[in-house]
Amino acid sequence: MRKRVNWKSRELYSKLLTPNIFLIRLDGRNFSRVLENFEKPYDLRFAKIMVECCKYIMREFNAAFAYTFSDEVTFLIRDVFGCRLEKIDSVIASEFASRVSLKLGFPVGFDSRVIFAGLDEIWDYLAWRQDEAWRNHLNSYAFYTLLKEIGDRRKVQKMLEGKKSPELHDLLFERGINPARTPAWQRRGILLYWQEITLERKFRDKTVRFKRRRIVEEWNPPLFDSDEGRILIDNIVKEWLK
Ligand SMILES: Nc1nc2c(ncn2[C@@H]2O[C@H](COP(=O)(O)OP(=O)(O)OP(=O)(O)O)[C@@H](O)[C@H]2O)c(=O)[nH]1
Ligand SMILES: [Mg+2]
Repeated sequence: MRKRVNWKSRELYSKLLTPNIFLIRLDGRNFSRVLENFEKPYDLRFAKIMVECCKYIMREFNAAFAYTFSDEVTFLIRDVFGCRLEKIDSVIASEFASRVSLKLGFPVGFDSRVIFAGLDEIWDYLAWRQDEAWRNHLNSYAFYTLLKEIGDRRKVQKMLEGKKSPELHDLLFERGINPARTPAWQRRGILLYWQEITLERKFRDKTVRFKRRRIVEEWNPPLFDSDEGRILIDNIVKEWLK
């Protein structure tokens, strides 16, 4: 018999490990094409689909929270799949993508990456993504507003090249759009997190109290780079670690 390669030993990346607690960000592949026929720049139906699929992942992997905008979402997760990076990236992205596909009614894909963050840095990471949500929001409103006016995608792209946030803000304002007044979820993203609630039930003549966890949908989250935002995130993480 000829000598065979030990293929198991060639799974070179299977031993890469994540920290016990990590952030993981998923992003839709080619969603500018995938969502071609959806409302532009934002489609509430699509945002609701993202939220429902985030809830599935939060329940399945006990994620502390999900923060989503556009076609991306970040979860905070701990202790899954023996911290094996390849397993985590592939399973979570495929579970999420399959749920989104079922809800959309056609197949889509998501990539994923694991990000290391200390527990006291989580708000800082989220503030970074929230800045991106705001930039995205200005860019996409500016793009579709000019497209309606000019009708030529290339020309619009050229016009917007290198424009900074204040310029985009002014461009929209001059056209009757106040970017500070669009729906909050489009500007700030959507935050989902666990909350413990106490329920009361009357049992014969006794009142019985019991605790339940439910997912809160925050479609108007605070700025994560504010006292309110930092306190909210710290509390969510503390509750989850209990
Ligand atoms: N019509 C519509 N498009 C959206 C909506 N949310 C996100 N998108 C699209 O999704 C894109 C997400 O941006 P990217 O992730 O950078 O682009 P992508 O096409 O997914 O490319 P890759 O992620 O690199 O594969 C946006 O540019 C929009 O075109 C929405 O609510 N409506
Ligand atoms: Mg994408």
